[in-house]
Amino acid sequence: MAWFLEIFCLLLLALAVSAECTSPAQRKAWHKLTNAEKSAYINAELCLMKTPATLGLRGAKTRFDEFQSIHQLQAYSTHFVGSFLPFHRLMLHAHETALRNECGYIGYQPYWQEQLDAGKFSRASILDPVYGFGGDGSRTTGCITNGPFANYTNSLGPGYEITNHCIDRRINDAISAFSAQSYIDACLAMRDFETAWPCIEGQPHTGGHAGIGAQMGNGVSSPGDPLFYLHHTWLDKVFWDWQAKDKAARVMKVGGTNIGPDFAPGFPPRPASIPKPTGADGDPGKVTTLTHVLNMYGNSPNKTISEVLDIQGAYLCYEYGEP
Ligand SMILES: *[C@@H]1O[C@H](CO)[C@@H](O)[C@H](O)[C@H]1NC(C)=O
Ligand SMILES: *[C@@H]1O[C@H](CO)[C@@H](O)[C@H](O)[C@H]1NC(C)=O
Ligand SMILES: [Cu+2]
Repeated sequence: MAWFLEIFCLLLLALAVSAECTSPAQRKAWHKLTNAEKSAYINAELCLMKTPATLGLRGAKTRFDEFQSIHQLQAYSTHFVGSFLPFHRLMLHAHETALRNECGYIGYQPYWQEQLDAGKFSRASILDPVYGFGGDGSRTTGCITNGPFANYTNSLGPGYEITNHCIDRRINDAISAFSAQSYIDACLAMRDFETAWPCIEGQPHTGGHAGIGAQMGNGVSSPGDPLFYLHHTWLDKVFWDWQAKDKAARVMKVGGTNIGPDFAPGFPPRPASIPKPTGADGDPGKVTTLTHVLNMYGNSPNKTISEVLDIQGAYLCYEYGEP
């Protein structure tokens, strides 16, 4: 009788688990995509850039801008805090969902395996002018001069400003060395969320942002460069790799302060006209908890941190292909 009950319970458990995430979406490394897959992603991003804004967010003219808004409005409450990785995870998912639902994209969000290009971003194949994001900015104007995004007018940024400008870059190969495997290995070796998160937000996060520079190097307006999504998806994979090393113990772990700094290097100061986000929404105190609310400003439903920690759970359902 006991064995029968046991098998019955196991069956129920298997059903419950499989009902949640049976066929996870495949997020692949950019360099592993076929040229057709690369073009499909780029064309979907171009489509978001042509689709008028619908949410009434400050200064945003297109759907692409509205994702940049989420980041601009909350820069000081989503960096240097425990929600840094969960917040960017949900933002990536919201962007991926918009590409699929609003722009007919049938793939998933790819990531940039930056280790392969660490120390030599200027030669990275992801900057290809045809099957990539175009190259460095001009030394005179700063604007990218080739590639599919060369003529896009950013309406938001730099920083909190609302100005029309080109997508600009200023590649720094020396700083791009922060994306090296050795730094990733150091983060994967951390034992707690409270040490792994700042490690990932440290060198690897800086490598991709400051290595590309200009708009990407701006802590507030960086999603104005479409490379932002490929960079942060890579960091999301690093976070997941860390979680999956001991999934049972780590998948529901979060912590650290929820109070961002008043000022940080690389982050232009917030003007008084933009209200300071509390950063503690849903938390009972000054520590980031599972009930912390991630605000997507209408680009997707808000979610709590507990809902996005498992990428194969009830809300998110994806996995990372190896590079
Ligand atoms: C950008 O504009 C220039 C000048 O009008 C044009 O030659 C080029 O093809 C455009 N590039 C794209 C990707 O639309
Ligand atoms: C999302 O969260 C913010 C902050 O708590 C809240 O002001 C907003 O109303 C929420 N939006 C939705 C659609 O629930
Ligand atoms: Cu960010």
